[in-house]
Amino acid sequence: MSKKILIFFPNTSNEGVAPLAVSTLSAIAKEKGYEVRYFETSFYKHYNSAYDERKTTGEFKSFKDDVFNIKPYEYMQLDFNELMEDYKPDILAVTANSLEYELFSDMMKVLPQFDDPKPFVFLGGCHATVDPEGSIDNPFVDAVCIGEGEKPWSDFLDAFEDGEDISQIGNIWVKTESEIVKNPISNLMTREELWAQPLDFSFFDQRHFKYVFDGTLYQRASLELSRGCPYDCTYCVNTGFKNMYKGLGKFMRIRPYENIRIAAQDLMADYGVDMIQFQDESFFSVPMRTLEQFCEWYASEVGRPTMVQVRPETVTEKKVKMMADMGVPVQMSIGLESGSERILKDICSRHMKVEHMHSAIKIIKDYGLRTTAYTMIGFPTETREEVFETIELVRSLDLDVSIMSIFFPFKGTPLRDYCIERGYITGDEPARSFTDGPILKNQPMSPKEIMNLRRCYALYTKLPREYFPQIELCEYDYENHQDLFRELVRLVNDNYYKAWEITPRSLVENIMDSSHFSIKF
Ligand code: B12
Ligand code: SF4
Repeated sequence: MSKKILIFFPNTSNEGVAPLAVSTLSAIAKEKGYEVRYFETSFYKHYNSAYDERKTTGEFKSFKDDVFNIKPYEYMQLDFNELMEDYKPDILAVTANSLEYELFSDMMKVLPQFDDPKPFVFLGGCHATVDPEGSIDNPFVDAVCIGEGEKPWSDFLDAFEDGEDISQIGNIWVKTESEIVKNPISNLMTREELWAQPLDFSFFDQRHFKYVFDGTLYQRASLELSRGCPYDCTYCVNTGFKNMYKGLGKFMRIRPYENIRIAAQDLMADYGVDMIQFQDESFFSVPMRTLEQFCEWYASEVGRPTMVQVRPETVTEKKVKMMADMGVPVQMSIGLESGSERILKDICSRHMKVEHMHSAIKIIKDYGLRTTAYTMIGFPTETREEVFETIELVRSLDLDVSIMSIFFPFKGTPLRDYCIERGYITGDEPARSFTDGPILKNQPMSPKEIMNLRRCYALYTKLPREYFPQIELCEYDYENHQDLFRELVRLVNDNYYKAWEITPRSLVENIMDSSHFSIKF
C-alpha cells in the first residue's frame, strides 16, 4: 500500500491562496506513487485579518469572502483533527511563512495524541528557512527543510518510502533518537532543474482561482517566470535568503522558455485559466531578451490579463511599451515603501530617489496599465513628517490601488538585527500581520499613532484635501468618530473603485461551479 501524505497549509487569511509550494510538493509526491491529500485553513473565518482590515479602511474592495462558503473558525480545528484521525497520514508536510507557523503551532497543540506510529511532521517554507533553530525546537516538528524544497523533498520521499536513513539529506535538519542532525544547504538548483516538475493544481477549487479585475470575473492562477531577486532591501526576507545561499549558485534564475509555455498551456487547458499572475519578485529584472520573448509569446498564445510586480528603478519606457503592446490588461504592482529618501536610503537600503517613483508610475500610467503600490509605516526612527511624505507621494501619483502595511522585522532580515541591536525589539516577539499594531519600542511615533495613521491611509491618500480636518478627527479620536470614518470610507469606495464593481447576480451567473459558494443574495 502506498504511503500517505497530508499537505497542510495553515493560511491565516480568507483569501483563496493557492501556494506554488503545495503544487510542487504534491506533484513530486504523486509521481513517486504516494497518496496525497490537502488540508488548508483558508475557508474558516479568520477575524481581524489584514485582508478584513484593508477592506474596512477602504484600501481595496473585494468580493471574495462575501460569496465564499466560509465556515466558522471553531470548525477549523475539529475538521483538522477529524481528517488526521481518519486519514492517518504517514507524513504531515507543512508549508508556512512566519504568520502561518504560529497558527500551525497552535493547532498542533490541540491535536489529539496519535497511537504509534505518529505521522512524521515535516515543516518547510519561508519560516523554516529563516528560523530553522526555532522551528526544529518545536516539539511537534520532526524535520525542517531550509530553502528550496524540490530536491530535498524528493530525496526524502525516496528514502522514507524504502525505510532508509533520512538523516543525511542536504537542506534538511532532522531529529534522530540521539540528536538533531543539521545537514548543510546544497547548491541552488539550476534553472533547468528548478521547473522540471509540472505542477499539480488539483487541490484547488473555484475559490482559489476566481479573481475580479476591473469589473470582470477571471479564472486566475500563478506562475513564475523567474525566481530570486537581485536587490538587498533590509526589511525583506529575500535578502536573508540571498545571504544564506551565498556561494551556492545563481540566486536569480530565469525559467526556460519552453517550460513556461507548457505550464501556461496546461493551466489554460486543464483549469480554464484566463489570467496569469506572475509571482516573480522583480519581473523587470529578467534580461531584455527574455522579456521580449515573453511579451511576444504571451500576446499571441495567452492573450489574457496579467499581473506582475516591479521595482521602480527597473521600469523603462521600452519595457512598459512592450507590456502594453501585448494588448491585454496588465496590472503592475510596485513597491514604493516610503516617500522619505532618508527612510529609503538609510533604513531600507533602497537607493532610489522619489523622482524615480514619479517617472516609473508616469510611464506605467501613460501606457494605460493598472497600478497597485505598496507602502509601509512604522520603520525604525520614522517620524510623522516622513509618513506624510509617503502620503503626499501617493496622492501625487494617482494610483489605482495603494496599500500600506505596518513594518514588522521578520526573522532573517538585516533590519531585524538593527532593531535588536538598538533595543527596539527583544527578538522574541511572535510574527504578526501587517495591519496589527507595531512592535518597535522607543520610536518617534507611538504605536497608537501608527495604527491610527494606517487606518486613515486610504482617506489621506484618496480624498480631496478639504476633507483633511475630518480625517484628522477620525485619526486622533477614532472611537468617537466611527460613523464619520465609515462615511469617508464609503466616499472613497464609491468614487475611486468603480471599475472593480460587479453585481452579485452577474457574479453568481459567471461561476461555473457554485457549490463552493454560499448564495446570500
Ligand atoms: C507569491 C507570494 C505571496 C502570494 C501567495 C502566497 C502563498 N502562500 O503562496 C500572496 C500575494 C497571497 C502572498 C501573501 C502574503 N505574503 Co507573500 N510572498 C510571495 C512570494 C513573493 C513568493 C512565494 C512563492 O510562491 N514562491 C515560490 C514557491 C515555490 O516557493 P516557497 O513557497 O518558498 O516554497 C519552496 C520552499 O520554501 C520549500 N517548501 C515550502 N514548503 C515546504 C514544505 C515542505 C514539507 C518542504 C520539504 C519544503 C517546502 O519548497 C518550495 C519549493 O522550493 C514570497 C517571497 C519569496 N521569495 O518567497 C512572499 C513572502 C512569502 N510573503 C510574505 C508575506 C509576509 C506575506 C503576507 C503575510 C503579507 C500580508 N500581510 O498580507 C501574506 C500572507 C498570505 C498567505 N496566507 O499566504 C513574506 C513572508 C515573510 C515571513 N517571514 O513570513 C515573503 C517571504 C515576502 C518577503 N520577501 O518578505 N504572498
Ligand atoms: S526588491 Fe522586493 S523582493 Fe527584492 S529585496 Fe527588495 S523588497 Fe525584497
